[in-house]
Order: sequence, then C-alpha cells, then structure tokens
Amino acid sequence: MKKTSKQMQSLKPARGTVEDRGEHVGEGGELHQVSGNGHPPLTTNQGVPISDDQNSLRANVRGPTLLEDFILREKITHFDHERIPERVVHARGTGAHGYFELTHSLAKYTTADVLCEVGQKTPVFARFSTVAGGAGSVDTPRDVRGFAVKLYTKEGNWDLVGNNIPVFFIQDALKFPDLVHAVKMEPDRGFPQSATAHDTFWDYISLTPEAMHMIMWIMSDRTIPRSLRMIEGFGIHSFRLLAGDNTSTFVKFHWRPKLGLQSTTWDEAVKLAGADPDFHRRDLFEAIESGNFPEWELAVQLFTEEQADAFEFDHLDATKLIPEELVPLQVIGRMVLDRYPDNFFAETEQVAFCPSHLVPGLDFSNDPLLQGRLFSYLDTQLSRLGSANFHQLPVNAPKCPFANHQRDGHMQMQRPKGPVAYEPSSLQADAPRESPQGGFRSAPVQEDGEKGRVREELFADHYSQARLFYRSQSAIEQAHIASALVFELGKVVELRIREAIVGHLRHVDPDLAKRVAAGLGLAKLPPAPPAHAVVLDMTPSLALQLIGKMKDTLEGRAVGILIADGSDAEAIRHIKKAALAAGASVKVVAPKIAGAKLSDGSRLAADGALAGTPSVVFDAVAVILSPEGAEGLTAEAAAIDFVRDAFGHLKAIAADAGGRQLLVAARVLTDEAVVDASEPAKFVKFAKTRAWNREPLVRTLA
Ligand code: HDE
Repeated sequence: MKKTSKQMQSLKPARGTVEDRGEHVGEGGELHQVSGNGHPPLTTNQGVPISDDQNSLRANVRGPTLLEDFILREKITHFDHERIPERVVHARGTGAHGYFELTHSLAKYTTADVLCEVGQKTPVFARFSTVAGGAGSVDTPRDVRGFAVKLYTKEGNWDLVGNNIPVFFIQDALKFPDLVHAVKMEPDRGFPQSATAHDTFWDYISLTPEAMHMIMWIMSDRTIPRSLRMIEGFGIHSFRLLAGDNTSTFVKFHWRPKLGLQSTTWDEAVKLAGADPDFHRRDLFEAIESGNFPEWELAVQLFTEEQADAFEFDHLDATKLIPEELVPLQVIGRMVLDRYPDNFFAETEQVAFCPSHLVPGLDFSNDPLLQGRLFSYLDTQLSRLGSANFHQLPVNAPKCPFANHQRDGHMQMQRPKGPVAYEPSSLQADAPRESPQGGFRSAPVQEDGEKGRVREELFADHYSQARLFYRSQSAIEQAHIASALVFELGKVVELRIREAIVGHLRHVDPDLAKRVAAGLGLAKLPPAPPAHAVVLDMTPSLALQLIGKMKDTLEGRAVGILIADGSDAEAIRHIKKAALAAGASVKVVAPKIAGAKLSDGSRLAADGALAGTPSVVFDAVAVILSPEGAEGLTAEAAAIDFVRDAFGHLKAIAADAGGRQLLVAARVLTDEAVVDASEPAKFVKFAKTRAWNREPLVRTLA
C-alpha cells in the first residue's frame, strides 16, 4: 500500500547519535527531543515555548509538584476535556471527503443548482456508521449502516442523511426513543453492546408489527457488509423537488456502489470482529490512500402526487419502499471519495448532519418520521458539540458565503463587523437581507383535515412489503434470513417473545415461519396475531436481492497468499500477478512477519504474520507451501483455521502440492472453487464470487 507523505515523514528512520539529532537524555534517563531541523517549537496554548515537556515543576528533585506549574495544569486540563458525548445512535463511524458530480440535469423539476448544472462538482463529506454500538464498538456487527452525505453546494449545505436500507423500523418519530432504548445495551446489565440479539429488542419488535419489513432487511446479509464501499445508501423518506413555477415532484434518493454489493457470511462477520475490529474503517482508509477511490452513483425515483395516490401503500410511510419496477431509477450523478480526513476527531467526530439542511429547490414531505427528524438532529448537535456555533467548525461550515444576525454564544469564531445585528435595519450598507428570488421556499401545499394524534389507514399494512422482500430473495438469501432469525431469537431468553415473532412471520411467509420454528425447536407453530390489513402478494422485485446485485469482480477485494520457508517463488508470482491484474490487492501472510525464504533463495517480506492475519480479512486465498513448510504448519492452529475458515466462508482457494497437504490436514473438502495454484486464471474466476453451492456442505441453514 502507498504510504501518505505524512506517514513517510513520520517513518523516516532517525539517524546519528542522540546529540546529532538534537536530542538529549535527562538526569533520570528520559529522552528530550529539541526543536529545529524542521520541528517547530512546542508551545503552550498561549504560544509560550516549552523548555521541558518531560518533567513537571517540582519543589526539589524528590519534592512535591508545585501548583504554579501552569504548563502541567494546562496540558492535563485540556486532556481531561478531550472527549465529547458520543452520538446517541450511529456513534461508531468513519468518513471521507470527496465530490459529487452531476451527470444528468433535473432542471425540469427543480431549481436546486446542485442538481441542474451537468458537470458541476460539489464537494462532499460522507460518514458511514453502525447504529447500535458505542464509539468504541466493532465494525462488523449485524446492524444497519448509516450513510450520511453533506454536500457543500453553492446555495448552502444539503445533508442527505440516510441508511443502507431503504425502509425503517417505525412510522412515527415519537417512537424512536423507545426503539433505540430497546436495541441498545439493556440498562440494568450494560450489555449486549452493539447487538439486536437480546430480549429487549425482540420484545419491542414483537409488539411493533410495523417493524416486520425492516426486520426482513436487517436479518438479510445487507447488515453484514464486506466493505462500506459495497453498500447502497437510501434517503428513505420521500422529499420534494421544487421547480421555478412551484410545481413539485416527489423524489427518493438512492446511492449505488460502483463495486457492486457484497456481504460477508455471518460466521465471518463474527470472527472479523475479533481479528480486526476496525475492518471497515481500515478498508476505507487503505482504499483511499492507495488511490482506489470509492464511488457511488446517485439515482432518483421521481413520481407525482397523482401516481402516489395510485400506489397500494402510502409513500409517506417509512416502513414502505417503492419497487423499482413501479418507479424506475434514473441515474443523475456520481460521488467519489478521494480524501481521508486529516484528523478523525476534527472532521469525522465533529461533523454534524441534519436532515433539515436542504437547499432552495428541495423540500420535505409529510412523512411523520422525517418530520420528527427535522427537530432531533439540531437538538442533539447542541448537546453533543456543546455550542450553538457548531456550524462554524470547518467540516460543518458551508463553502459558500453565509451571513445573518445570529450572534455570540460559546466558541464564537466569527468577527462580524459593524453595529447592526438585527433587521430590518438602516444603519449599515452591507447588512445581510432577504432574497425573495432564489431564497429557500416551501412547496405551496394545501393542508386541511382534522388535527389529532392519528395515523393513516394504509399505514396498517405491516406485512405485505415484508412478504415482498422475503419472496424476492434467492433461495440462499432466504436461508440466510431464516438462519439469522433463528440465531437472534435463540439469544432471546423469554420463550414467549420467540413465539410471538414466529407468529408475525406466519403473515410474512408461512414457510419462513415453519423454518424458524423448526430451527428454534418449537413444539408447534405459535398462533399469528391479528393482521390489521389484508396481506398482499406484490410482484417480486429482483432489485431487492443482494447476491443478484453482487458483481463478479476482484476490484476492491483482497487476496491473501499464505507462504512459509521454501514456498515456490514462481507460483507466488503468478498468483499475485493474476490477482493484481484483476484489480485485487494482494497481501502475503507468513508464520513470521519478517517473511520467508523462497525456493529460489530470495526473501519475501510478509504483510501480516499468520497469528494476526486470519483468512477472514481476505476475499480469496492462495496457499503456496513446500512439503516441509506444509509439514510445519499442520501443527499450527492458525494455519489450520486459515484454510478451514476460507473454505467455510465460501472463498476460492488456490493451492499447490504443499498447500493441498495443509488442506488435507485441516480436513478441508474440495470443490470447483478449490483450484490448483498452477491455474491462476481459474483461481481469479472463482475468487470473483463466493462458492454459494458449497454452503450446505459446511453448515446447516434454517
Ligand atoms: Fe437518525 N439520528 N434518527 N435516522 N441518523 C441521529 O443525530 C433520529 C433515522 C441517521 O454520521 C442523531 O448526530 C430520529 C432514519 C444517520 O453523524 C439523532 C429518528 C435514518 C445518523 C437522530 C431517526 C437515520 C443519524 C444521533 C426517527 C435514515 C448519523 C447523533 C424519527 C434515513 C449521522 C446525531 C452521522 C443520527 C435522530 C431515524 C439516519 C439523535 C429522532 C429513518 C445516518 O439526532
């Protein structure tokens, strides 16, 4: 992997003696590094140069520390205040800068500049997150992924704050705190962290049938993605595009990854959590640093009020999607992420997304979930970032001019000039004023009817789209959904709750209910609760599949080559060449990080030591070993696991004679995706996908 110039600097070996490097060792043996040679002086926050950053001010050499030591106090005080509250949801995330390029104008529908001028590049900052876990949790739990994009347009910031699933659990914002309390750690015991597989979550779901569609999605492989570069993003709610004549068109936004969709297997996701808790953020970082910039298409679904009236569901209900077959997707642009943040805290942690950040030419719909979100985000940013001036932080500030009469507050960084901080006013020629033309405006929508705490009748259909999703999946995906349900409900202690969920599943699909009941070992099928609306058989939509949307490609994927002393240099070269040519990254794994001495006497450095680099971090593996090398590894649990897991996770394996010896020792079966190392092209072909037909041989699915 290419190192950044920043990394290169820090990796430069220190040469010469301590004195040559402008360093000295103190009385107690502590190292002092001195400014000069490009290193600026270390100062206090007041700019005072510090002479000694290793010793606090003491009354004498063995005496007490003095209160007078403002350098110590300043440093420790700042440290004590380094943390800010983590996000109440979506706490764990990673992000990157890039741009959005418009390829197809929507000028017919909207005045929003960002969606009108083809070829225009708008800077963006995108943040991807898990939802339930804390900031220090892992990257690969079964969870929805947040997909939030801030577009710094010429007309102000537009935040498209979405998820990797096009629907949500609940229909009304009032229910959100309950949902989140149910999914987070149980408050009496403080666990489980970052998991839906526990009683409070499933208790809540069993009593909230509107969540059943979302449940189908979160039990599918969508929630165990292989890479953040391989997830879709959805704005979920309907928004409005507003044209110059004030006519409005409804719009749903979809991000589609250039690398195609891909997920891990469940066992792989679990093992990744231990092998590399930062798997997704490392992947994003390494991709960007090596110049493989992640990319998505932005597509829209456009529809009118009249079309919406004819749908058999209400598009204002966030538990429903609009099938692509009903309203096709139109690609209008692409997003490329080409710069990892300089500083994680300053940018990724302090970025503040708000669905209420829209630009002129866009407007909200009446989706009651969206309406609640419009309040929540600004409110939560105030407590998380601690100041009403959080919009002035560089990552949050618009890149177009902005001015108003809001003043003062904690951490005010602007210096507004002149006496006028109000309007109307007449005392200052450059005081900001309204823009009747081009300013933000709302769609002139007629609102009437009776006020009340009410819900639209069509919202009562809780099962039709859950059925649509389940029945649109391939057989293997259906088996994964059933197995995920069995796994999750198996962690639920209360039998009553397990049964209640199976009852709901009977409405989704009777066969699914039977499979889950069998997987849980229930004596008989529990009764289904009453359904409040007739469950429809909608036409299956292939666009809802994940495996169907996977691309057979090695681009963005990683191949690991396991070697040891004596491995065949030629075979390694061939595999590596073929994998690189297909767009993969290649890493060498050896028993020792220093690498191994190959058959031709050369030494090949390893990218990872076997003990810390299991096969879960790769998409396909090659095992190139001499007979002696294989002999040595057959007694190593890490080597046995390496090949056994690669097989169990349905990955292609290339092996030479020594490699086969290890496969035999690990009792790994053989199939068409276990290929001879002398056939790199064949290996690449199978490495581009997973061996789905192997799955029934390695695990029992529900
Ligand atoms: Fe959020 N959500 N949410 N949410 N959400 C937050 O804002 C909230 C919902 C989403 O990378 C919070 O800054 C309510 C749907 C993302 O910084 C908070 C409701 C969708 C992120 C909040 C929802 C999302 C958040 C917590 C129900 C997909 C992370 C910290 C009405 C369309 C953004 C924060 C980032 C974050 C509230 C439901 C997406 C508390 C009240 C639906 C991607 O304001």
